[in-house]
Amino acid sequence: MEIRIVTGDITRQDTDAIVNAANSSLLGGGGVDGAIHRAAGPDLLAHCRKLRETTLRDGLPVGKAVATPAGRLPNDWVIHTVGPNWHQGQHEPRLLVSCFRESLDAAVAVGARSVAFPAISAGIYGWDPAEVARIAAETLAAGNPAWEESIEEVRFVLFNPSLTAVFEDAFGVSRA
Ligand code: AR6
Repeated sequence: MEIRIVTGDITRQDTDAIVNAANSSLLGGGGVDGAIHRAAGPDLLAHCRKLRETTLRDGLPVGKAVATPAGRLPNDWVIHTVGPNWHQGQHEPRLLVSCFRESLDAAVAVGARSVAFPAISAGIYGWDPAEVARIAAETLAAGNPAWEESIEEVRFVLFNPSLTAVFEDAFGVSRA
């Protein structure tokens, strides 16, 4: 499983799946969630509404993940996960660990061989990006045989170069 850290827009990645830093409603929002819904078009929202009418009537809990088809995006799947909201007192690292683990498990379940992640909770939800990066690195280092077997690439897509540098530091990537 190769780990890549890049600066860019997550709606323009050629991975089989992209992860959305959603909220429990699954019905859209600002930040990367808004960008993904705009780029994906109404089909993505329709898939999310369907989940809310069936298996997720109370919404998606913090730390959980669920996959839907990706509408007009160049990917096959969007994996929606709900990060902890620092501003609401959700400060436990295990909640963020769970987001990364559940998202990778969801990728395995749908057969996605490459997955792109944003910096979950590091925007509107107010977590320190360095803490998010550290937890991402630790969770991937702890590993899982199912991820190793079916996922070829995990790509972290950071919205600006300074955030990319934070992730590179956490993953021990040396910069030229
Ligand atoms: N590509 C990659 N990263 C992006 C993009 C993009 N197109 N757009 C923003 N980011 P946030 P959260 C970065 O706020 O903190 C929404 O309203 C952004 O710079 O999107 O988990 C949801 O509906 C930051 O580094 O997610 C929830 O209510 C990172 O993505 C809430 O925000 C995450 O920032 C979730 O907040």
